[in-house]
Amino acid sequence: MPRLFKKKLERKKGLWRRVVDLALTDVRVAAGGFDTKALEMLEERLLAADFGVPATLRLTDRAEQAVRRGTVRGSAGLVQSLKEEIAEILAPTAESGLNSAESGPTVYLMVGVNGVGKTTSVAKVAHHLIQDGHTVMVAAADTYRAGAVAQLEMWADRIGADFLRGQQGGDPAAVAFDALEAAEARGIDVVLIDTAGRLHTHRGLMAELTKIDRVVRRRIEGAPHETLIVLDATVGQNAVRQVEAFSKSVQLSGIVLAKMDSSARGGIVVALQQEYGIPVKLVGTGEGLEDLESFDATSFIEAVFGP
Ligand SMILES: Nc1nc2c(ncn2[C@@H]2O[C@H](COP(=O)(O)OP(=O)(O)O)[C@@H](O)[C@H]2O)c(=O)[nH]1
Ligand SMILES: [Mg+2]
Repeated sequence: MPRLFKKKLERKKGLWRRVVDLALTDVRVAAGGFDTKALEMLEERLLAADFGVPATLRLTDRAEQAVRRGTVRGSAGLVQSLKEEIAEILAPTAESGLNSAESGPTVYLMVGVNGVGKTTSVAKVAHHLIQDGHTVMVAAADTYRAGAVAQLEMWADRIGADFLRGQQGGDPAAVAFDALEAAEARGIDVVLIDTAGRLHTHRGLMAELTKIDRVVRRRIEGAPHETLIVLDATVGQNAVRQVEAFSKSVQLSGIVLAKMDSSARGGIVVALQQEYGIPVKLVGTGEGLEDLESFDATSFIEAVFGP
């Protein structure tokens, strides 16, 4: 399948660096004489950096075994063991880019709770695709809040994307359907569907999301080519629970981790992959159109632990 977004976007060099401050400063020091206390400290630091319990236990177990076998000596060895294990966890994230259609419009569905950065991320992704020479339509499948529709329309105007809205109070699934019809008729390459923010605990809204997904599947074979959940990197383990809840309604293919510029807890990337097997594909690094990066495991690990 052809892929979009293959060209790596990278802008903020220091993005992941603060993970180290939280996670590993003490560990580096402690690793000289690695003992139970140092192990506890490592565990604490990884949890504080949002690695989550399963990944943290996996990493500390591995470190402990390596120390016991005598294959790790000093902090450099410990860091090496962590790097290898994290690389293993993140291995499935290695394929860069987003799936796209062989022919006809490519469809991306963007989901997530309110305020996480969905609409902004839709605009950023659309902007980059347009810069790459694709034609893009953004559809506001949010028929509840007029403000949300206006916000997306403003972005669409700015970046030169086609824009489609539904009737106020209408059926969001109908908006998705109309968008696909219009995109086919106009020969648009990529359709981005921005959905209304919903609390993952709200059953009616989650059912509505399933309906949007079903309509898209029926209308275009192979669509949606990506269902991306947008997460706010600053909310920590709560983001992990959002993935769990949305997974029950739609088949998530990837994560857009927004607001990473405001978070020091990049371990969330490892937690999400370890616990749900869903890769972080894009990272939001600010409020502007250019503030988007492709996620790359090798750069992440190097930024966290040094080369
Ligand atoms: N610092 C920062 N702010 C962001 C980022 N993405 C979105 N925002 C801000 O988060 C707020 C909510 O974004 P919005 O796209 O409206 O969220 P939505 O409700 O999920 O659609 C806005 O003020 C955005 O400017 C990001 O990557 N970094
Ligand atoms: Mg929105």
